[in-house]
Amino acid sequence: MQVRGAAAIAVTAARSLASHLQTAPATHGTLLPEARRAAKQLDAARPTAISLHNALGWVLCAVAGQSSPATQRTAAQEAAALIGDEIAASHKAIATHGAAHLERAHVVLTHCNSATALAILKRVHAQGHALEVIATETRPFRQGVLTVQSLHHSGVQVALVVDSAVEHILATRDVDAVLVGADTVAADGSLFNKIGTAGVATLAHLHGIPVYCAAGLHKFTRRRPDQVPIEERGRDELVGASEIAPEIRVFNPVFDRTDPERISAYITETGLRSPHQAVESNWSKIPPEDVWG
Ligand code: RUB
Repeated sequence: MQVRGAAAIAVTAARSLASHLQTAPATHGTLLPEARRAAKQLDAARPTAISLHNALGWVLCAVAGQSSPATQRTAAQEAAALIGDEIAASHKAIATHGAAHLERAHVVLTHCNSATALAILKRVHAQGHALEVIATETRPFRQGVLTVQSLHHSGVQVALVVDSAVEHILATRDVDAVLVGADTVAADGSLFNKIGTAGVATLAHLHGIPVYCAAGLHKFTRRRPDQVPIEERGRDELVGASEIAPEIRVFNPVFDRTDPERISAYITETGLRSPHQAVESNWSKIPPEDVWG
């Protein structure tokens, strides 16, 4: 949890893998198995984020495409650098498309802390449009605090609310749109994002408020929604050790699935896409699964 947000996690993991391979002992033919082993270990750290899996997959493809340890190391470093550049470029393109679409929105509600969604909101503000952002606290890890600080720093008018205030806020304030990020977009267009996203999207739907998801192409997968694992974290994020009896169970799922019907559009670097179109147009960006061995 030192690195938060699927895009940053993907870039950090790709660089970590490439860096590990620079010093991992290898003879001819042994670096690819070591790369696969290390990639699986990194992949398991945040299992819901497919961008992590895809970024590691691209580094593995680069290693698999070479035969000597020296060229494999160089290829891994180049692939990791390219992934960082591509994700940075994707944020810029998504900000352009998203800001063009949301420029008439006065009040936007966001959930969690998505660098991709923030890029849009900051661009709307930078283009001189009056914008207020309402951010949920996002229990239990409180990523909403990062969101309001970051937006405030960029001069955007922001307000923080507890997660349980979302229905009240949607009912009493003129919220024009909900904008969130993505950890994974499954083959049917389902969105996997921070726990609570599905509830926010469902409430927005009931209020007739559009829900947009800012998602780079590296967030898409051929996996069906039932093949996307939901990360479960420890009880210590919710309660102190002596706060409740130890035999009381604590569930701490940190992501959930939002039905594609609830998503008005995905904002990608190639423009706005319906959940169905988004998936079809982005599969070419997904590394082949057999590279994992
Ligand atoms: C972060 C989260 C973000 C997405 C998208 O969860 O759910 O909404 O990862 O972020 P966590 P980005 O803090 O547990 O990683 O747009 O930055 O990729």
